[in-house]
Order: sequence, then C-alpha cells, then structure tokens
Amino acid sequence: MSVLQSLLERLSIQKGNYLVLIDPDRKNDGRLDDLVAAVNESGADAILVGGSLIMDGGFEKRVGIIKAASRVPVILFPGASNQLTGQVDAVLFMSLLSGRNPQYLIGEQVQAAPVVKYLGLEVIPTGYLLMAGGSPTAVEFMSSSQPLPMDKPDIVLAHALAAQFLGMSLIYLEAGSGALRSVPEETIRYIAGELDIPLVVGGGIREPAEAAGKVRAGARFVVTSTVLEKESRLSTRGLDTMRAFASAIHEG
Ligand code: 1GP
Repeated sequence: MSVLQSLLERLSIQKGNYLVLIDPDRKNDGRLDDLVAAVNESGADAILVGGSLIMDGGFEKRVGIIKAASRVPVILFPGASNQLTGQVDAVLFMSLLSGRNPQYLIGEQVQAAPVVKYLGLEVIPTGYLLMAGGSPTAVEFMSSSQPLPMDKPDIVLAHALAAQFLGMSLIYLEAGSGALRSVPEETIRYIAGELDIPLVVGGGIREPAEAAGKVRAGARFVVTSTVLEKESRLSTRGLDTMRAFASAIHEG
C-alpha cells in the first residue's frame, strides 16, 4: 500500500494525521537521533524532511540518518529539485501554485521528474499554497513569490480548487515556518468545505490545542517543526510536547 493511502486509511480511526517536519540542515546536526526517537515514541504518523535552504553539504547524510532511525514513513518535502534523494518513502511533488514564479510552478518539477522516476519514489502530487503568516518567510524569499492574503478566503479557495482540478492529491496551506499567525480555522473550514481532497496545514502552530482546532476545522494533516526545535536536545519535555501534539491531532 502507498504511504499516502496508509495515512488516509488512518483517518478511519483518528481525526487527523500528525506530520513532524525535520529540517535536515546543520542546525539539527547532533540531535537527529533524539528527534527521530521522539517521533517513534510519540505516536506521530510520518516525518517530513526538507527545507527552504540547506547551508552545507550534509543534506543526504542527514536524511539517511533520519530514514534509518524512523519507524514511520519518511516523506520528502523538498525546497527545490536539488533536494531529491532516494532515502525516503515518498515525495511531496509540489507546485507553488500561490505564486507566479514559473521556476516553482513547473521549472523545478521538470528538473526533478526524471530523477524521481529513476529513484522509483512514490509521488504525492501536492498543490502548495503559501499564505501571508504575518512575517516574511523563508519560502517567500527563496521562491520570489507572493503569499496569498490570509483575509481573502475566496482567493485562497480559487487557488485550492485550481489545484484540485489540476489533479493534485493534497493541498498544503502553508503559513511559513515560524509564522506569527497560523492559517485561521475559519479559512480552513471554508476551504475544506468546498474541496474533495485532503488539506495539510502548517506554519506557526505552537500549541496542541491550536493544532486540534485546525483538525476540527477540516485539516486532515497538521505539520509542526519550529515548536520542537526549541528543545536544544530533545529532553523528556520535548517528547511530551510531541506526544501532546499527536494526541490532540488524533482526537481533533
Ligand atoms: C513549515 O509548515 C511547516 O513548512 C512548519 O512550520 O516551523 O512554524 O512549525 P513551523
């Protein structure tokens, strides 16, 4: 069974899936084993790996460490086509549909497609919509694209529907890593009510209760990263945080 199918099947026993995003950049060197051990213990459903910018040549090595230690599926969430690796179970094959930069709409995908085929990776077509989360984000800067206004739900809906009609399997509503404002529940409710495909929501989610609110509003996948990076080494408290997110998201 595919990774996406197995995650979607979990939705018959839980309200939402919890995806822990690990940035395989040098800042996480030395704590990957602890992070993945916490994921394994916490009940989180899958790991996303990727980042907007990798500051050294250790990406592939770190993804290998994550994959070797993980007991849950590892899904690549690439910032660009140069982040492709075979050491994952699937790849979010994304188009940054909120922007109008052809490089991230189709250019990177053309570069990536033959490599993805060669690696034999499971592909999860994903419409990636960057929303204005209150501060300029790494994605916005790196992709030279404008985010969608949070307070214009019809604009967001039009993009989400376009993504669905283009055949995407998922829509990712992204407020940006460390966003001041996460995607509001009313926006999620509005979009989820009109769409036939599952919504992934991430960016700026700091509390388990906030994550549960996203699920009740209609998100089927919730992503966190920054909130877990606060722990310098992943202490018991870090594991407790991850567990609290997992159960809040599962229970909705
Ligand atoms: C970023 O949505 C993710 O792509 C996670 O955001 O780091 O704010 O949790 P945070």
